[in-house]
Amino acid sequence: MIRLLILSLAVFINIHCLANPGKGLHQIVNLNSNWVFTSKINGQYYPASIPGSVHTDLLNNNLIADPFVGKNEQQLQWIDSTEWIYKTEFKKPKVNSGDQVEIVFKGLDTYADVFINDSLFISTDNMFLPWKIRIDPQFLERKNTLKVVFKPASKHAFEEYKKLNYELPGGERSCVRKAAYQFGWDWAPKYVSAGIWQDVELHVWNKAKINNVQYSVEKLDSAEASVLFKMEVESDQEFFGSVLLQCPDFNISQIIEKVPFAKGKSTLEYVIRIQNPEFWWTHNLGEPFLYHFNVDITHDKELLDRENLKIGLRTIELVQEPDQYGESFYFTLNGVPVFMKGANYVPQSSFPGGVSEHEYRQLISNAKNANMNMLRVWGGGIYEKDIFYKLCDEYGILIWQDFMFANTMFPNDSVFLQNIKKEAEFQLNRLSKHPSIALWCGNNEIDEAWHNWGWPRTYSKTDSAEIWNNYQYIFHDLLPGLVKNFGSTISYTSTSPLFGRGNGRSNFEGDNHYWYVWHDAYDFEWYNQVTGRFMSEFGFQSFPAMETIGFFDSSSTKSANSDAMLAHQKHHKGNFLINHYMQDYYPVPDKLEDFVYLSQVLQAEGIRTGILAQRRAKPFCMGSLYWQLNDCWPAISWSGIDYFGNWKALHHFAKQDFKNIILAPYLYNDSLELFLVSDSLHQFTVQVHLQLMDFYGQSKMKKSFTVHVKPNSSQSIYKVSVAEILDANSPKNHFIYAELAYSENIIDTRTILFDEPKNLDLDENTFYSKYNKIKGGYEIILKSAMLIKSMCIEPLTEGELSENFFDLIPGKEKRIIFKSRENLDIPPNYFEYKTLNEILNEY
Ligand code: BMA
Repeated sequence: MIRLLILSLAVFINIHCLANPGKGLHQIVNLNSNWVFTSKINGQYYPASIPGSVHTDLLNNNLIADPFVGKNEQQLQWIDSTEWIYKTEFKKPKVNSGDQVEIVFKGLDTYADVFINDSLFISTDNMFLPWKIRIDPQFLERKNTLKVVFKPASKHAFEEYKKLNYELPGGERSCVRKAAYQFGWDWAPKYVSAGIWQDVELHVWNKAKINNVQYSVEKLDSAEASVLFKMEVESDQEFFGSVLLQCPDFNISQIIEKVPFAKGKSTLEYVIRIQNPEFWWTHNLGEPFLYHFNVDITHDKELLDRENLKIGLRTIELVQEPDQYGESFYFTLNGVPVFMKGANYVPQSSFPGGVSEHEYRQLISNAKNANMNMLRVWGGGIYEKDIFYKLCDEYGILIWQDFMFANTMFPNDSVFLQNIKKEAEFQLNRLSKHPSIALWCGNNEIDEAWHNWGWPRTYSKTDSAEIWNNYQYIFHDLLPGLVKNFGSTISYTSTSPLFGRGNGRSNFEGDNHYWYVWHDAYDFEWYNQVTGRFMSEFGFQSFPAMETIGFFDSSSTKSANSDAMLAHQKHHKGNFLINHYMQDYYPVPDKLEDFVYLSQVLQAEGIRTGILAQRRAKPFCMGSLYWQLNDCWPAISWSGIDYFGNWKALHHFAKQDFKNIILAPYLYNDSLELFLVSDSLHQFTVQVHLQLMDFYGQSKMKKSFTVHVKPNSSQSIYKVSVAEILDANSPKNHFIYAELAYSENIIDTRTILFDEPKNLDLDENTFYSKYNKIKGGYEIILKSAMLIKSMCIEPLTEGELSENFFDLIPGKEKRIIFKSRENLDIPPNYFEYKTLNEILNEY
C-alpha cells in the first residue's frame, strides 16, 4: 500500500474530489490539417503534410525526384534557395469572455515569418524552440488564414556568418540554430530543409493553464521516495484555486486548496513521499516502472487544466572520481554502477518532421531487442520529439543527451547567445521530466577538434582567444549553469570525448571516441589495447541490405563504386577503408551481393572485438556505445540498422554481445583467455562447456567446469596457451565451441577460431533446412555436418529473424523464427542463404 504525503504551505485537505471540466478548461485543437504550400517562384499551391518538410511535400506532390535516389541530391540543392509559403485556414474557436487564445508551433525549421490574416505576428530563428502567438479573440474572424513563410536557411545563415570577423570551421551552419547534419555529414546528404516539423496547436484557456510540471527525485530508498513536484502555472488574474495530484492506479488522490495563483507566472512546489516505491530500472536490470500522475488545477470546483505525467523513480549520476588509473567515468542508476551498452543515435531522416510514431517505436524497440540500455542522442542532430523520450522511458533505455552543438565553433554576439540560452532552458524543462535522461553533454567533438585537429592555428592570437573564450563561456559556464539552476539532478559533461585523440589522458579519464580503427586504418586488434573508461564512439562502416541499395541505385550494373553508390557513401575514404580491412581478414569478392554481405560480417566482427574488449575491461571501462545505431537515408555508413529498418549483421551481433551475461573470449600472445561478464546484480552458478573440434564436428577435447558468477562483474575463468589447447591440431580447420549453461539452458555460445577467416579450410556448405509454418511466418530449422560460418538467411520478403549471421555448429540444430513484416503467406522457398564457406570457396 502506497501512502502519499504532501508537504506544502498550502492548506492540506485529505478529500478526494474531482473537478468538473468547466467552460474554462484549457482546450487544445490540433491544426495540422488542410495545409497547402507553394514557392515564391511557382505560386501554385499543393497539399502539404504537417509535421513535415518542404522536401517531402515536394516529393509527395511528384514535383521533385526522390531526394534519396541516385545522384538526385545534386539536383535538389535549389530547394534551399527560395522562399516557401505554407498556409491553412482555421475556424475561430468558441470563446467566452476572458478566454485566452494562442497558436503554438512546436517546431519551425527555421527562419520563418508567421502571419494570421496577413498580419505578421512573429519571426522565428531557432528550429529547437516552440513558438507561441497570443491572439486577441477580437482579431479573429469566422475563418482565418494562418501563413508561414520560410526563408532559405543557408542564405540567411550565411548573411549572419559574413558579419563575423573570422571564419568558423562549420561555415554558415555555425550561425544557425538548425540541425547540423542537414548541411551534410560523413553519413548524411546535404539537404537544408525548411518546414513545419512539429505539431501546430490552437489553445484556448481561461484564468490559468499549466505551462509545465517538473519533478525530481530528491531521495530514494526501498522504504520511501521523496519527489519534488514543480509546476509553472500561467494566469491572467489573481485567484485562489486548488491543485490536485493524483495517481489513480495507486489510489493516490490529494488536493491542496486555497493555493494563491498570481497574475502572470507562478511556480508551485510540493514534496510527495511515496512509501515502498517501485524503482525505475533499465530493462536489463529490472522494470522501467512508471507512475501515471494527473496534475489538475481547479477553481470553484471547475477544472482549468490537467497535465499527465509518467514518473519514474530513479537516481542517476555520472561518477567522475580520481582512481589509480586516472579518473572514473561511469553511471550509477539507483546507486548501482551500470555498464552502458548501446549506440549513438542520429535523426531517422534527413527530414525528421515526417518520421512516424510507428517508426520511432520500431527503432527504439529494436534497440531494446539488441539489449541496449543507453543511446546517445548525438549533438549534430535534433533534440528528439517527445515520443522518442516517452518510448525510452517505457522501454527502460537511458539517454545520453548532447546539446545540439557539433564540430564547429560559435559566434559570440549577444543575440546568438541569448537564442541558445532560451533553447537550452526550454529543452531542459521539456526533457528533464523523462526518467530516461541520464546525462547532459555540452557538445560533440568540439574540444577535441580545437585541441587536436589544429583549429586554433588557422586564427590570429586574438581571434583564437576570442573564439576559445566564447567556447568556454557556452560550455563551461552558460550550459552547466543552466543545468544547475534548473535544479536538475542530472550530471553535465562539457564535451564528448572529454579528451581528444592523441591526448594520452583519453585512455584513462573521461569518455573516449576511439577512431584509430577506421579513420587511421588501425586493425581491429587495437580495440583490445584501448578500451577507455567509457567508449562513447567507435565504429566501422558497411553496406546496407541489397534491397536498400536497389532503392537508390536502380541500374542493372550496380557496383560498389557506381555513381549512385558513391553518392551514397559520404566518407571520402569509405569504400577504400572497407576494402582495405576486408583484405586483411577475408577475400574481397567482386560480386556486389557477396561484397555487401562480407562488408556487414567485417563490420560486425570488428565491432564485436571492441564490445567484448570493453565489457571484459569492466569496471575500468563502463560503457560501450558504438557509432551508429541508425541512418537518416539509405546509405553506406557505420549504422547497424539501415534506413529501411533492415538489421545489418552488426545489430544481430550486438543483440548477443550486449546480453547481460556473456562469455567473452580473448586470444592474445598465443594464449586463449575466457572471461565471463555479468551485468546482473545477482550472483549465481553457471556451467561452461568447451569443446575443441574439427570443422566436421569430430571432438578432440572436451572440458566442463562450474563458475560462481559475481554480481556486476567481469572475471577471467579460464586461460590456456593456444599450443596446449590445439595440441598439434591445425588452426585452419579446428575451433573451440564454447557454451555457457544456466540450469539446463544454454545462455551464450561462442565459436573461437585460431586463424583469420581467409585462411580457414571451410568447405563448401551443405546443410539441411526445414520450415514449420507459424502465425505470420516460419520456424526455420537448420542443421549441418560441418561448421558453417556467418550464415546469413535472406528472406525474399521483409521481416524479422530472431537470429542471423550465426555459425552453424556441426551436428547442432538451430531454430530461427522468421516473422514477415506484412503478414504474407509466403512459401518456404522465400529463403536464400549466404555463408562464409561459400565465399571462401568462390574467391
Ligand atoms: C564521430 C561523430 C560524427 C561522425 C563520425 C564518423 O566522431 O561524432 O561526427 O560522423 O564520427 O566519422
